[in-house]
Amino acid sequence: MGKAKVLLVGNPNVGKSVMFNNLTGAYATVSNYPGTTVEVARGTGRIGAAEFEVIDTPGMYSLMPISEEERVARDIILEESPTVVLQIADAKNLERMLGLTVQLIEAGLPLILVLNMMDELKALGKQVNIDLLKERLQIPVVPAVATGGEGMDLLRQRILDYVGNP
Ligand SMILES: Nc1nc2c(ncn2[C@@H]2O[C@H](COP(=O)(O)OP(=O)(O)O)[C@@H](O)[C@H]2O)c(=O)[nH]1
Ligand SMILES: [Mg+2]
Repeated sequence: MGKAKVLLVGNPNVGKSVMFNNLTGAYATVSNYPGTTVEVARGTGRIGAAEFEVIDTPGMYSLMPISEEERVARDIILEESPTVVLQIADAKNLERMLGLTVQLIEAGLPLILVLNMMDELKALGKQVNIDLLKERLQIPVVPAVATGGEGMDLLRQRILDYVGNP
């Protein structure tokens, strides 16, 4: 069995790369996806004794690709047999994010929904009912502020649920 794989997916500009840096310590190998000019970053994450590969995918709105970035992101999701997929979502624009969430769930992928930018949501005086979201989607939902490191402890716990402790 190869190393566990954690895939970061989601719309552009939701904090995937900041989350990638949080999980990998920013040491990344960046290469073009074969036959394209689209860059994909890979690094190693560690939680205690558990070690896993982390892959930062290009921004995507849907599993039915329109742009080359989206096609690469979809191909990576389908080809890499991820141990767990983290959908990074902008908590301020939740409704716009959930279409992709449903597609990823329907594709049978092991999914954790990360509601990022909770600081900006709070600044708008808004809230999200995390428990209701978990119940409706039947997947783990983790609120986070990637830039401040908030939510990382809980996210690491949820990742370990999939990656396992060696
Ligand atoms: N306020 C706030 N900004 C964030 C947060 N996460 C990421 N950002 C900022 O959002 C922008 C996009 O982040 P990036 O990781 O490049 O998004 P990506 O396109 O999904 O990889 C950057 O300016 C980040 O500093 C967060 O939780 N709160
Ligand atoms: Mg990025």
